[in-house]
Amino acid sequence: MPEPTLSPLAEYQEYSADVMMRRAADFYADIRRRRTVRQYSTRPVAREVIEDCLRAAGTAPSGANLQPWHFVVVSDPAIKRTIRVEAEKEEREFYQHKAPQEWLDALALLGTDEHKPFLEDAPYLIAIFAESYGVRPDGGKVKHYYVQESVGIATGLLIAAVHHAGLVSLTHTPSPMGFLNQILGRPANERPFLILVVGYPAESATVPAIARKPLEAIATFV
Ligand code: IYR
Repeated sequence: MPEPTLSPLAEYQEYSADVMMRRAADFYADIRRRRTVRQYSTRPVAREVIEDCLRAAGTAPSGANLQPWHFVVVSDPAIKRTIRVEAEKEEREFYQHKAPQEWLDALALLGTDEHKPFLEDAPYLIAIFAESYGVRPDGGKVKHYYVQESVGIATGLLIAAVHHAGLVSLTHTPSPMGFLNQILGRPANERPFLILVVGYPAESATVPAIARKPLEAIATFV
């Protein structure tokens, strides 16, 4: 059994009670402005911004610290177009045949349909892959733990980082998404998790008039 190598918690920052209170309130006030946006401007975004957002995502906790995620950042118009064509194929199938009425009813409030122009308009599509298992240089498999949880947390940090930078995003989940492995040349141990669409909102962007549950409905203190 290898021994753990431990180092001091050097970067922890404690705040006074009032500063803590203010920081918590400020963070909430800022993150509550985040909206999922479906209409994008074609205005470019510096690659460095996306790189830092991905570095932030990569700080997420993960099962046994195996960091079972991979992010493919797509800005090439031809690749975006191919992704759009394939995604719209699946989405047409979903909206016209596969989705049960109950699901379509739940989506009605959002106004979504099979047309996904944002997949070409937005400057970046970040295809997020979950590594179901790792692969050693000799080809051996490495077991991964809590893969969905880990990748979900990393994605949450990415969404928050994108918002913090002043951009908007959309979690897009065409189903099934196997075409992403093919288009992006990703190996069999990686499963598409979702596509995060990132950019500036279109000037005419609108969002559904929906509300978030109040604290009392989402939390219980005992
Ligand atoms: N993947 C489809 C359908 C869809 C499903 C859910 I659940 C949503 O919250 C939103 C959309 C689409 O992207 O349109």
